[in-house]
Amino acid sequence: MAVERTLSIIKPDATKRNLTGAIAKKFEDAGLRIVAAKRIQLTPEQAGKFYEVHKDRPFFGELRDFMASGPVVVQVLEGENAIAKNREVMGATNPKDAAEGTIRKEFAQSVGENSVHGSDAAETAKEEIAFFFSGLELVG
Ligand code: DAT
Ligand code: MG
Repeated sequence: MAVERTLSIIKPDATKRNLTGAIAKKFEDAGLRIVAAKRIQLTPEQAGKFYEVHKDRPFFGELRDFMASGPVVVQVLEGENAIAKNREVMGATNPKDAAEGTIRKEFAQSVGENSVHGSDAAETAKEEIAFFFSGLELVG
């Protein structure tokens, strides 16, 4: 296993409910280190660009507008096997399918408003980190 970095987003449903700290604690308790973090407000255009891979899915408009509906906290998480570990801590996309103790099981409101995003592979992690952060902002 190698030390990896992955991109996490705490979504507007979670920032609105004041869950930023509770979610960050889940990452840290799992052994992930937060090596960059910022709270930002995305425009619908920026949110659509980030989720461009889903542009032909029926839920794309809803997803884009939701991601721009309030502040998000974007973070870079670092650790052994960080990409898979983060996905494990997040739980399944639909909270109804998420395992006990996962972020989505505890906090997500629906399949759309599901509290967190996490990169799904090494290549997307690299692209998604670069979407939000410059090298200078990553402090291991
Ligand atoms: P994940 O966020 O677990 O990687 P994904 O990449 O398949 O899931 O989808 C990206 C986001 O799109 C997901 O977090 C919430 C939204 N989404 C996915 N499937 C959906 C659906 N059936 N209805 C509404 N929103 C959906
Ligand atoms: Mg995904």
